[in-house]
Amino acid sequence: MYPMNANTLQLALFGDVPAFEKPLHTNQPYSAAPQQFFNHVEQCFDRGWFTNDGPLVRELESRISRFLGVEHCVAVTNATLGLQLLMNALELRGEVIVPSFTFVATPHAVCNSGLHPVFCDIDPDSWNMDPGHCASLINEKTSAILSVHLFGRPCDTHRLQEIAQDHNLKLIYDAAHAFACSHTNKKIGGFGDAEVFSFHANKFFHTIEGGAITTNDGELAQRLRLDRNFGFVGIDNVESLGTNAKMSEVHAAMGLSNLDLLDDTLGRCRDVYQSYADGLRDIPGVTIRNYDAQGDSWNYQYVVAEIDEQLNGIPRDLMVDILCAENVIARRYFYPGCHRMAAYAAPRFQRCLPITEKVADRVIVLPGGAAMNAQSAREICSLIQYTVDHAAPILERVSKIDGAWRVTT
Ligand code: T4K
Repeated sequence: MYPMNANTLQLALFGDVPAFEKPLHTNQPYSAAPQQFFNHVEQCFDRGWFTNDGPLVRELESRISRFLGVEHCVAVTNATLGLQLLMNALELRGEVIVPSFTFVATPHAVCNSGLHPVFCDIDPDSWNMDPGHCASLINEKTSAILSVHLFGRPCDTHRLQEIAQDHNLKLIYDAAHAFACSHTNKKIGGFGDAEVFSFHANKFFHTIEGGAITTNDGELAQRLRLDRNFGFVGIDNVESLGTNAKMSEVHAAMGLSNLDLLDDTLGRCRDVYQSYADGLRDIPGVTIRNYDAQGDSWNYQYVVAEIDEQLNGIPRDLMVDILCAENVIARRYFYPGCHRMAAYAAPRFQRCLPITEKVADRVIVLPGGAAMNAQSAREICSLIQYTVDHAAPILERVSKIDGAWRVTT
């Protein structure tokens, strides 16, 4: 456990040895034994087939469809391109309503599809898109709602579906974090018109880089398949303005190896999460979020803590600096909210989003996921406890200068 000495501040921020020798990253990639991956890759060499809708991509797509209980899965290069491909295939126009409290890829994909993202506030409980605020943003230019199952917590799909139907809008989901999560006893993947997963290396299930669009709409899936390959139908015939968003066979090989590991991945994520939940339970001012609810299940990958202003006077950003100095690479996902990023500073993107701003200023994502271990999670909790217990002497030795915390004595 982390040493508890009230007389000296045993923290790396003040020059002590970091608690961890190597950095503990948030959601560091977890993978099958390399041999399984190499065995799949060897098949590519045997066949001389490395991309363009190859057999490993097809096998991956059909296994994912079965696992998610959805009719079609279209594997793509990454989720950002997947979102763009989808919005293009749905022939959206004008405005798309998106949450601001998400990774920048969500609104970036909207802009890069020639559409205008209209930022929506989040619900204070779920931190997902607030359906009431979403409804208030709809006008004659709106063509779709793009909601995010943030950190794997399912959106209010029922309410969003009602709103989309009432206004004749497309409803799509950014499911980047939600592989293997369920809502109303149904796996994420089949809600709305389509859902888009990220299979980036730091996701619960990954293909190094990659993603997939899932849908029960056969015509849409067919169009997406053409569009991810430049719009080719046959050899010389190009029917749509597609792009190159194909997944390679080598990426699919990693996916097939990792699919065999899903139970193990889930168990490891749950153990790490549980260690944090036990270790943080009695620290006033720190709340660890849990997304298990009746009918819903979760992949436990993102360990999300909400830091109260009352954390014995330790501000969230100082806590992040203290942890990072100890090689605990905690992240402020998704601070400051996309609408407060330089890329979206133009007045046309600006909205009053009080819940987004409040939550973005309080969140810390701790190193979680299957590559972490429960013992390190316990030590991180002790470190947080130590920081809270020693708040007064810590605060005496630091000052906020130009927006950043600095050690001053
Ligand atoms: N929608 C949402 C809601 C998303 O969160 C994302 C992506 C997308 C859409 C778009 O998905 P993709 O187009 O990427 O498929 C990362 C990821 O790059 C990004 O995929 C992810 N969300 C986002 C939440 O996190 P960074 O820059 O914050 O983290 P990164 O890549 O630096 O990785 C975190 C740490 O993990 C690193 O500091 C070091 C460690 N690491 C990383 C890699 C890649 C390793 O130890 N080994 C590795 O191989 O963006």
